[in-house]
Order: sequence, then C-alpha cells, then structure tokens
Amino acid sequence: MASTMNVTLLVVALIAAATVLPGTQAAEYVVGDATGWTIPSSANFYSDWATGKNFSAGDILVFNFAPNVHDVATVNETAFGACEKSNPLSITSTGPANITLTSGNHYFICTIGQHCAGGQKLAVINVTAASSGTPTPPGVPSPPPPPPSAPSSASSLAATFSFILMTIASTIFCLF
Ligand SMILES: [Cu+2]
Repeated sequence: MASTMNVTLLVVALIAAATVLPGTQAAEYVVGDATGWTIPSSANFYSDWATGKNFSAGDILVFNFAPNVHDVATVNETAFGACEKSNPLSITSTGPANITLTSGNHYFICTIGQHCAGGQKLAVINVTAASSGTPTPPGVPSPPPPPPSAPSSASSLAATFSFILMTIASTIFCLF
C-alpha cells in the first residue's frame, strides 16, 4: 500500500519535472537586428552583433534582405577571411532567409559585388549542442517531500487483534 503510493508520488514528480524543464527551445536571431543583412556602416558591425550571444544548435538566423540585392553564402573559415566567394558551401539568393544552426562554427558572406569586403560577413563561432547540461533554472520549486507514511491500518489492526487473543489466552490459562 505505502510503496504503491510512493511510486505514484515519484511518477507524478517525474512528470512535473519533465514538463517544467526546458526542452530544445530554439531561439530566433534577426541578423543585424533592424539593420538587416546589408553592407554595414562599419566593417565589424556583424562581429559586434554576434558578440555576447550564446548560440545553440537549433537556433535560427534570419537574414533580412531583398532578393538579388544581397545573398547569403556559407563558406569555410579561409574563404570567410579572404571574402573568397567562388566556391561557397551553399548559397541562398532569396531573402529573407532562415538558416538553422548546427553545433560548431558557421561563416556567412554576401557574394555580390564587394559587399563582403565592405563588412557584409558574419561568423557564428562555438555554437553549442542543444540544451546539453542545461542547469535547472532558478525559481523552479523542488517537489515537496512525500508525507511520512502513516502506519498501515491493517497491521495495527492485526497487532490489536493478536494482543486481545494473547490477553484472552493468558486469562484462560490463569483460570486453570
Ligand atoms: Cu550583399
């Protein structure tokens, strides 16, 4: 009886924990925010934009640009540094473009004209695997401890019954 109740409490606690714990909640980042994806006013605009952001796998980068005015090419680190646009890993010419991040490093450039050299390039470094080792957020109450298990009414009844039997037995024994 008591153990069945404890198991039930445990199951309820586990379900509650699974519901409360954050799952793979993907974040969405608009690259450059209101500026969008364009030739920025300063060459380090997009590296400044990425600084301090903790990207996780599954997060989405939104590149806002008018089709054919710009594009988004994913390139390797070397091509990124040199604004080498002849051999991109992939290219998207239609904006706005949503790119879902995987773990690792990602390098994006615009291949049109001299836009990359003008600063239209974005490196997203050290994207972490989704929700690995996510600590329990503060403010989530821990499940209350289970109430102390009450003595089983069945066993106390049995104890009382055996005490009465003993009393009757000894009384009968003393009579002889
Ligand atoms: Cu461009």
